[in-house]
Order: sequence, then C-alpha cells, then structure tokens
Amino acid sequence: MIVRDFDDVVKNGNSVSDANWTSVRMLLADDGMGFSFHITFLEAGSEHTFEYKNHFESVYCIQGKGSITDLKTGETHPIKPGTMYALNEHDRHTLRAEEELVMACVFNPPVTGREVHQEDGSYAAPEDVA
Ligand code: 9YT
Repeated sequence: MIVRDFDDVVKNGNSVSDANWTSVRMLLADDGMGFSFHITFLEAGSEHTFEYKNHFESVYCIQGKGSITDLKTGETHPIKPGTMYALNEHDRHTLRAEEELVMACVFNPPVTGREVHQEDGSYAAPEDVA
C-alpha cells in the first residue's frame, strides 16, 4: 500500500510549477499504478491551453471557479467544485481560472515527472521522456 501526505510529496520535490500553475504529483509512473495522480493549482486570472495528445486526463474541481473551452467545438463549460471533465479525445482546450482552481487530476499513461509542456501544449509520450 502507498500512503502519502501532500506536504511530504512537496518536500520530496515531486511538485512542478510553471509561471501560473503548480502541480503536486501524489503518484507517478514509478509507482506502477498505470496512472498518475496530481493536485494542480491554477492561479486566479490565469489561462492555459493544453492538448495532451499522448495522454488521457480526467480532472475534478475541488475548489475555485473557472471554465473550460473545447477548442474543437468552441463550447465553454463552467467549472466549480464538483465539476469533472475527461479529455477522452485528447481534446485541445483552454482552461480559465476566475478564482484559484484546485484540481485533482489523473493521467493515463502516468506521467514520469520529467515532462515539460511542449509548444503544442502536450506532454511527450512516456517512451520519449528522457
Ligand atoms: C488541470 C490540469 O490540466 N492539470 C494538468 C496537470 C499538470 N499540468 C501537471 O501535473 O503536469
């Protein structure tokens, strides 16, 4: 069994940040679960465009207020505590945080912790991560 505390995961360096988001990786590929599990914080007022071409991602909003736009259909959905979205078609999307968003995220395949966002908003496939 794996039992971890958020603060210990941060202390152990399994937290990554960009200019306006931070993600704490509670589970990573090395844990052997077949998925990774992240708690992601998106700063109030920030906007993010991602397209996880090599991963499926499911996200649950724990706290905050914002929206997500499906860039293929142009449809925008509000995000509030209790909202879940699943990028089951590797959907290119824009996330907006009106208030800081705190999200629980699952990635399949699991991220290794060494990915950086590529220019197209994706993470490299696991076999391409050094
Ligand atoms: C909400 C969201 O898209 N989270 C993505 C996870 C984050 N970019 C990470 O952990 O790499």
